[in-house]
Amino acid sequence: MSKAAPVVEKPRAEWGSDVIVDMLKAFEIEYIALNPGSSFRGLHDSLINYGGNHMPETILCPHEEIAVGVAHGYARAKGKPMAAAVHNVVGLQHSSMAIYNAWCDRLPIIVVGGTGPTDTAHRRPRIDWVHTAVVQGNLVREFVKWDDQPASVEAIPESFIRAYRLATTDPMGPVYICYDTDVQEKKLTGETVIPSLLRYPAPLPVQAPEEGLAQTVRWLLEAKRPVIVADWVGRNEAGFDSLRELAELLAIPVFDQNGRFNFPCQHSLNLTDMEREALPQADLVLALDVPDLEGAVSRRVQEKGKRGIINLLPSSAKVINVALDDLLVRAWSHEFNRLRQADLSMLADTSIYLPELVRRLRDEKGILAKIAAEIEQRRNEWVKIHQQRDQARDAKTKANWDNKPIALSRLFTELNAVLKNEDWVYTNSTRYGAENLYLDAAKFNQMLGKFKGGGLGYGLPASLGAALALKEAGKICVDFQPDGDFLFTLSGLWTASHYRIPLLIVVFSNRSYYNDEEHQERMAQLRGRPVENKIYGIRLQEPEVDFATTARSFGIWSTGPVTEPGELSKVLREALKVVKDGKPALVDVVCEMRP
Ligand SMILES: Cc1ncc(C[n+]2csc(CCOP(=O)(O)OP(=O)(O)O)c2C)c(N)n1
Ligand SMILES: [Mg+2]
Repeated sequence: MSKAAPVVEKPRAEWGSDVIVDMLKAFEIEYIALNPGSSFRGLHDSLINYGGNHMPETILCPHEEIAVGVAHGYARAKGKPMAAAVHNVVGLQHSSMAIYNAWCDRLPIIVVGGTGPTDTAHRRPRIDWVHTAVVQGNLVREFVKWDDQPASVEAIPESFIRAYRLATTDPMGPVYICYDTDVQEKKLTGETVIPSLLRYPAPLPVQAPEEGLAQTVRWLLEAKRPVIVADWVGRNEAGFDSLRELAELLAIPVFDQNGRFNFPCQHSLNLTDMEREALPQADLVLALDVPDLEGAVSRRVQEKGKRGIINLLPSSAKVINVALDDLLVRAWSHEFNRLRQADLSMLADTSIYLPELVRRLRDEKGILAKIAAEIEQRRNEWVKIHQQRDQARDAKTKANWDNKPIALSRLFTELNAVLKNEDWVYTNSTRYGAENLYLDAAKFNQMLGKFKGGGLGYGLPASLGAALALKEAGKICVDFQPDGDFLFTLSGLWTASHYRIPLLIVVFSNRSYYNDEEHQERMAQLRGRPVENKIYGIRLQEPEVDFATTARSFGIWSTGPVTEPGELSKVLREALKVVKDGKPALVDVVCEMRP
């Protein structure tokens, strides 16, 4: 059904919106997720009857938040943008949460929409007035990299090329282009010239200055206990690979902040979660693409009503900060986090900075030979801390193996076993990132990471987008789906089913917006009020949602609620078989409240 519209051979653009389709095709945009609306009826017609519903193919979504969320997940998995079309002011408002999530994740999305007619003489009564804004882009301007409203058909190509380039240049971000219905529906009299894209290449990445590279080499070789904190390095394969090389070469432990997948989960130098043990030893921190260094090197004290931050780093530890984030700062939202202290700070793209750093370090043969024993000694010491992490994990898993509700440690262990011989990608995670302890992920982009925007409703749409992006590659995509987040955008199941998007959805049903129970507990403790009241307005009980039945109503294979831990392996394998047949499948697991 999705490819139904027949195309006449390379038709000539006849209407304004045909030129938008020309641009989408020129940039090889594979998909455009949308919920339909009259403000882009011209574009919609062009997508189907001029573009042949191919490159881009329309993906119908029951909510604009889902449409943009799909594009978010696609960009994450594929490293390039797809488009989302949102209806004038109403669709734009619905999509704004998802646009903000993409902004905080520095991911490119081409959001297009309609407006107007801006010329009031052309308007239909009521609805064209109610649904037109001046300037429409203002609604999202604070969290897109750029927005534009080309005023003529002739202005469309340049506007689109600029939007695409800005969206995909690091630090990346969503862009919004608004097309007046008059522009879309204009009958063309001549040909609109689309310039050769070869004349508008992507800019080469930003390398660190000589001084910065030389200083990093010196400090790394002098340091006794260097550590690495990484957040968005894994957005590029070259960054991912050289981070591993660097860590191994000098025996430097890595603390993964999971903005992208930066370091193999089970690597013996992965000390994520062992910050309390390791960071107090550090004398040098190499912070790579880390927007929130404070969060990475400190722990919040919230037990028993206390509040505060404990800094785990010795005050004498030097900090090298390498990032591009200062290039994309807006005043409206403080998602830039606390101002970082650094002894050496540089604007550089880690995907070229790290390979060059490793090359230079390898060249220091004399010094490396001199400190070889020292490096080996610290490697052994770090590995011991890693082993403590594994032992604690295994002990916990064993102790909770038969628990009911099912322990997440068991669920992750079973999931890892089921995926063992598959080429899989984990598209969404718990807020805690606890799965990284259990899953044997080692490949570039195998865990698509936490989402920084924190707006619920992300998991399913983003997973659908990732699964769409990876469909041809034959990867098994797994959406580990917390129940509360799921309910926001549940209707995305229709999209999953209709487009046969192969995705294994494992619902983490703790039947609560549990994060907030912990907040209410804290409030009660601080205020001396009854802790047992923490569940009101938070628990998803009476009724408990039957996600498996819900999924079946959308025509999706499903099972659950699974309450017996012993059944997990069997049902996960059954679901996997369905996904391997190219369809979505859902397993609803009744779990403990949190890992
Ligand atoms: C749009 C939006 N609304 C509310 C919140 C506040 N919030 C943060 S976490 C959370 C609970 C999430 O519940 P669930 O997805 O089931 O995960 P759990 O905490 O149970 O692991 C809520 C309500 C939010 N982050 N985003
Ligand atoms: Mg929950």
